[in-house]
Amino acid sequence: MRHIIHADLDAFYAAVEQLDNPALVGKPVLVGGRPENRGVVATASYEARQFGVHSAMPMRTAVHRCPQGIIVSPRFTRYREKSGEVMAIFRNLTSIVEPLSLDEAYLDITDVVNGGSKPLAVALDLKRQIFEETGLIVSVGVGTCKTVAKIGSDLDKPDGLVVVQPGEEAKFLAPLAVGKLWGIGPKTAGRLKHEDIETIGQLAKQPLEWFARMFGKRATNVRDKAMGKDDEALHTRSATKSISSETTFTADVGDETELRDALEQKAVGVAHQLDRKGLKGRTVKLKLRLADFTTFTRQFTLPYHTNDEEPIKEAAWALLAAELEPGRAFRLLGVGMANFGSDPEVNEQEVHQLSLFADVESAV
Ligand code: DCP
Ligand code: MG
Repeated sequence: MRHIIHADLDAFYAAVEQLDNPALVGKPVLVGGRPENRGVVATASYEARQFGVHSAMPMRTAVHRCPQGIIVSPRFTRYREKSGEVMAIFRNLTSIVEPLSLDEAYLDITDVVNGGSKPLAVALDLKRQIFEETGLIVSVGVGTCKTVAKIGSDLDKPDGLVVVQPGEEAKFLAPLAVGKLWGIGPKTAGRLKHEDIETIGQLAKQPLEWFARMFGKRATNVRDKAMGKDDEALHTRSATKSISSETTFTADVGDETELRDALEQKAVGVAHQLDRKGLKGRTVKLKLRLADFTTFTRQFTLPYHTNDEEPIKEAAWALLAAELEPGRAFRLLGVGMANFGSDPEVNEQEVHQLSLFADVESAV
């Protein structure tokens, strides 16, 4: 059984504007183009939504409905930056993340739940962490498939949290309008209404032949979704497989201190790159090139995933120290990290002390 979260930030652009300008907090904020330029509302704060303002509405209409609304021009660079912070927190929880837009993603938390955490606790923790670290509020839906998670995150907005227990999926979806299902737009909803089908529960009750007639090739897919048991996997972007940083020396280096300095610099660079991408790795790689251009790598797998400089430095140094010989000089030195993932239940410090050098591997 899978456990999936769908997370979607509340009034994203407007929330970032309120975060950066406290004078906007609690006020109706309209992010978008000016009404005199035929601007459109990108998003409105929840304070403005009470007046019937929503995304994609002409700003002229929005201002008419909510004259006290404060119009703010969008700052996309800033939204991308905040989005990066949020996505890094998602990736810290699980390596299986499917971003759908700047403010929205699916997270597969099956491993976290199998590790002993309750889905509710994972979701609460995620909401708290995002608020504490980014100042943004995220609505979260949790279920055993994408359909249920996605519908759940939208149901209780803003600051929403909906956890659908395994086995309760069909019951949860049954009273909701068919239009809430992914792939059922207003046109299809109209066709279904014609057949007296308005809720997902009424839809799910239909026999398979009926679905075949109504949806053709999509029949089983729509039926599974209506029953809250779709098995669609998360589409993670062709994920980064490894991160590395290397230097070619201007003159071959054999001096231990000089090599160690260069190695530590590379290790710190790798740790920073990992941190920026929200990744943790287990396998530390050392790449070396000798004066005669022979190139080889050595690798070391840590007992846990990390993006801390210290264990990366330490492991890379252990690998390099084993290669030092009097008279041996190097043209190139590189440090890399691979084997990404996370182990949220482990106390890194403890494991680190126990068995850092328990598992040395090498490869030529
Ligand atoms: N957006 C946009 N134009 C639209 C819809 C959205 O420019 N027609 C932008 C602004 C939103 C962001 O994308 O802040 C995220 O879209 P959402 O649909 O998630 O809307 P919000 O996050 O603003 O509100 P909420 O998710 O709370 O409903
Ligand atoms: Mg949103």
